[in-house]
Amino acid sequence: MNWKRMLTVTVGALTVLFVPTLQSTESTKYWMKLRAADKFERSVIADTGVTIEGIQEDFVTATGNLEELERLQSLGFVDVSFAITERMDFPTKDAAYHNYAEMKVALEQLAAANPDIVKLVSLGKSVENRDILGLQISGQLDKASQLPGIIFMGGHHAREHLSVEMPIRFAQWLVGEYAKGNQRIVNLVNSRDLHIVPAINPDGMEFDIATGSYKLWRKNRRVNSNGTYGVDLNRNYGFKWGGGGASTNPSNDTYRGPHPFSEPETQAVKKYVEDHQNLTILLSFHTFSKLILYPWGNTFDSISDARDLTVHETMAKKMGTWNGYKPQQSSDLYITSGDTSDWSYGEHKMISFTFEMDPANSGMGGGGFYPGAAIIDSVVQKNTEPCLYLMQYADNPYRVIDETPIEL
Ligand code: 0X9
Ligand code: ZN
Repeated sequence: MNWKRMLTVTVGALTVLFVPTLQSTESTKYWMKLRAADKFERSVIADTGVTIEGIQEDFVTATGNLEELERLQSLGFVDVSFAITERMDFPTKDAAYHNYAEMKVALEQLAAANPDIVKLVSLGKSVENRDILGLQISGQLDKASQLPGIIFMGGHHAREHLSVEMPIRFAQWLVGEYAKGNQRIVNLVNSRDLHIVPAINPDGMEFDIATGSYKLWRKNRRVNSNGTYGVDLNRNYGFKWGGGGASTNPSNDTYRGPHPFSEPETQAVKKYVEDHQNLTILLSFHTFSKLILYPWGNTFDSISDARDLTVHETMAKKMGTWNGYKPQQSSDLYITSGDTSDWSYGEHKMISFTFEMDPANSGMGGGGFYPGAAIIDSVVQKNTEPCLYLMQYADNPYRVIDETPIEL
């Protein structure tokens, strides 16, 4: 009797309890390192049905199922093997989005190909020890700290993958235009110190895509005191931390953390901003709702300094003419405490914005967080002019009060 038939008979005779185990074992893939000295041994290996992924002088790497692994074990080929349990990637239809490894490569390549104007930086490590990577872009990297500085960030919230795409692709576009000699971009990049940090929450971002289907994850991957996971990084900043709109319950999606800046990710941003005293403007990308938000988020009161308020209002309104988003005070949406832009304005007096990018509402599935890959190009395009505008005014944002904007 052949063994496959035996298995069927046995399964038939056993209770249903065993079936899921067998099913999942059958679908599990294994990675293998197999001893193989020549083409003849490699052919025997290939005959078992495994996929040979790589060939070295005296071994091959391969992937296959349990049946194939057991056959190769009995033939004595197996050196190392393990089950492939995590995919760590987007669903195929959204492959255009960057996962962490792809983002890292994209940033590294941009820096390597343009060493005169792009520098790869790490702000620090995440809870799971991933680098929080960023780019510093300037035509004068050696004295960038003396130039007007500006910082764009994305990916505070794990499921908001479009907010990671935006800064990555803006950086690529900007550097590409510089290389082409686009005079406006050359002038801008030569006279600014730009910092781009696409993924503040790399662990959450990877967790959200780890199984190949989205998890709607928002927070980082801190193990909390009650055994649940995650602190909401956009409730963990230290300005008016602990006020309204932030949960004290670790199980909740808006958990503020045990104390201000309790998380390595927000600590990394804090230190980076403190280390770059030339930063005048901060923009944090989120999704979704098509809004341009400015402080305050922790109170319904408006910014009390009249000039600061006018700068935020004027800039938000102007940027809205390009991306079509609605400008408003953050707390017009709802009160929150511990968000990025309340801190960057409240603590550092940086002109600070949060963009809630596309889509406008949750009509597109996944609650609006997973709008698909087709939307990426148009979202990046419509937000490019606002980014350039903020760069342009980083020398003195107060210029917008009395100046008719000069088109560079
Ligand atoms: O709640 C947030 O952290 C942001 N919205 S999101 O859907 N991306 O999670 C908005 C933060 C803006 N700040 C305030 N509303 N105070
Ligand atoms: Zn968000």
